[in-house]
Amino acid sequence: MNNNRQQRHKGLVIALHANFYQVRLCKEDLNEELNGVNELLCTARTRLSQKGERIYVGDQVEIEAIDWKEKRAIVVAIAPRLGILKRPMVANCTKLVIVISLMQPAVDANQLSRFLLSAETTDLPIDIAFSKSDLVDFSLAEQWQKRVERWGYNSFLVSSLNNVGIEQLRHSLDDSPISVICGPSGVGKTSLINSLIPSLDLKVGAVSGRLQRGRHTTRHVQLFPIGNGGMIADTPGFNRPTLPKDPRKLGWLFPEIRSAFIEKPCRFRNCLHQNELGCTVGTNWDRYTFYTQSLESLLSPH
Ligand SMILES: Nc1nc2c(ncn2[C@@H]2O[C@H](COP(=O)(O)OP(=O)(O)OP(=O)(O)O)[C@@H](O)[C@H]2O)c(=O)[nH]1
Ligand SMILES: [Mg+2]
Ligand SMILES: [Zn+2]
Repeated sequence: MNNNRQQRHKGLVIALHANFYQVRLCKEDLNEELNGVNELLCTARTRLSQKGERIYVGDQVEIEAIDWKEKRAIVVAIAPRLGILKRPMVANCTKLVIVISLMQPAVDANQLSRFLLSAETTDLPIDIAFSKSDLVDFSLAEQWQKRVERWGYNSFLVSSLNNVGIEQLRHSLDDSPISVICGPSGVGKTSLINSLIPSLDLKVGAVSGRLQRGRHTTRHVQLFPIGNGGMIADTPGFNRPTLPKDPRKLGWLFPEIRSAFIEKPCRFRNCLHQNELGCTVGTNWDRYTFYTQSLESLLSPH
C-alpha cells in the first residue's frame, strides 16, 4: 500500500466537477494491480492551484497518492499542451466536428458560419456533420453538402435515429486523439455520441418552441473513448458564437478568401476584400454578404 502511494501514473482529464478532476488512466499504466480501475476522481496538489495553473478537460496529467479502493488520487503535474480551445473549453483538441441539424432546428447559414469562423481561429481540421438527415429529403441535404463544399468544407450526413452516416463519421475520427463535437443546442450532439458509442446512454433532451431550439441538456464537457484509441468530447450547445475580434484577420478565416488571395493576391496588402480597386477576391461568392456584415459589425462596435 505504502509503495503504491508513491507511484506516479499518467492519465487524461475527462471531466471537471467543481474542484474535482475525473482522470482516465493511460493504457500503458493499466495493469493487474489496478483491479480493473481505470478512472479516478482527483483533486489538484495545492502547489498547482497556488501557481494558478488551471486544469482542463483534455489535459494529460500525472497523478500520485492513488487510493485504488476509493478510486481517488491527486494531480501533481500537467503536461505541456498543444493548445486550448476556448469555447467549448478543451485542451489538446486535434479535430473539430461542427454539428448542425438539417431540421428541428433548421439550418441557419449565418449561425453555421459563426461556428466555422470561431473554429477557423484554431488551425484545427474542421468537419461539418449535418444531423437529423431522416427529417428531410435527400435533395435538401445534398444541397447543403454542396454549398458548404463550395465554402471549402467537408461534411457528413448523419442520422442517429436511423443510424446513417455513423460509421463514416467514426472513420473520419480515426487519426484524431481528441475530437470535439460542438454546435447549437438541440442539434443532436449527444445523440450522435450515443450512436458512436452504443454502450453509452447519455441523456438527450427534446427541442421545443417555434424555433425548435434545444434546452441545453448537456451541461459539461466530457470525453469518451471512441474505440480507435481516440477520445471524443460531448459539449454543451450554444447558439451564437461571438465573432473573432480583429477585422484585419477576418478574411483569413474564410477558405474562399484564402484560396482566391493565394491564387492572385489583392493589389494592397491590407485589402479588406470589399470590392476595393485591385481586390481579386471580388463579390461574387456565396458568403460575401455574411462576410461584409461581420466585417461591418467588427469595424463599428457599439
Ligand atoms: N429525428 C431525429 N431526431 C434526433 C436525431 N438526433 C437527435 N434527435 C433528437 O433531437 C433532440 C436533441 O438531441 P440531443 O442529442 O440532446 O441534442 P444536443 O445537441 O446534445 O443538445 P444540447 O445538449 O442541449 O446541446 C432529442 O429529442 C433527440 O431525440 C436524429 O438523428 N433524428
Ligand atoms: Mg447534448
Ligand atoms: Zn482583397
